[in-house]
Amino acid sequence: MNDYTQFEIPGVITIGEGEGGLQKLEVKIAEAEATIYLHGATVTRYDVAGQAILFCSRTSRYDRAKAIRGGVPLIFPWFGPHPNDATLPQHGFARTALWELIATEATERCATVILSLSASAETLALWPHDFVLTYTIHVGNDLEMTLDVVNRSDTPFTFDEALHTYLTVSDVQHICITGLENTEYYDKVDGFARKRQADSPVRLAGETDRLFIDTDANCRILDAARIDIEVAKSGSHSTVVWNPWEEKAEALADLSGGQWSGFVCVETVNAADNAIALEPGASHSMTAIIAPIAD
Ligand code: TA6
Repeated sequence: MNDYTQFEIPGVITIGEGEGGLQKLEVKIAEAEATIYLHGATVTRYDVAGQAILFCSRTSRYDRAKAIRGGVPLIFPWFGPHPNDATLPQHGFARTALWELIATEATERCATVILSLSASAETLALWPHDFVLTYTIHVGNDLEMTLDVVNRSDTPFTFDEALHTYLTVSDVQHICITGLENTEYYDKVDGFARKRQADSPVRLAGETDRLFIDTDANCRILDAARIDIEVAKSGSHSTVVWNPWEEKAEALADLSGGQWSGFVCVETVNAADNAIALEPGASHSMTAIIAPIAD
């Protein structure tokens, strides 16, 4: 455990041992609370006025070898399986790396946590490029997360990235998602066939795994039995909607026990056609803002 006591803010940000002995920050500001693990820089909890906005599996593992199942895992530098080496970890290495806490700050209505990850011998063995990631998390009436990528190599590199957000819903069979109408997508459930969303909200009636491309749209998860949630974004041109449905979820030890219907992933992404090419010394920024929608 690193000594981060200098970054604690009394009554707002505390740092301690979480599940599995992993180091975490607890944030409490105005009506909001959040939990952030240094493992994968994973925001595992964001509650507003006592309502859980993010979903985190109650059977998630908390060990350095595996991503936390839920909250907002960070995907970098490839999305999904590695494009040409299936032995490499799915979704890259950022979500299982140990991130460094570099700053905290608080105003009356917002607490800020800044984490960083730089290239290392471990990452270079998986991906031969020098980089620095900076992840800025603002906790308040909404949850704003910004991932900045800097190319510190002397050659260009191309990467995928995602804020793989799990959102709590009353029942995934009874929600709809607006913002993706008439948008092209790759349907992972149908051999990555390229399709086009109808001029209607996305509704889920079975396993759903769609990578929407060339979309800068904000999305809304409309849930008549619960609060609606907006996923706003900038610097992102792809959006993923995912739920594994019952059979696949029950086959995952870290997502079993009937949890499948209680979440939907609406992910803020740059992948596939929207992968980011970065020149030496250049940087790129992607932001997701998760907000409960007052009636
Ligand atoms: O974002 C959707 C997805 O790519 C799905 O295909 C599924 O694999 C999901 O990510 C979760 O992946 P994980 O490696 O966390 O089980």
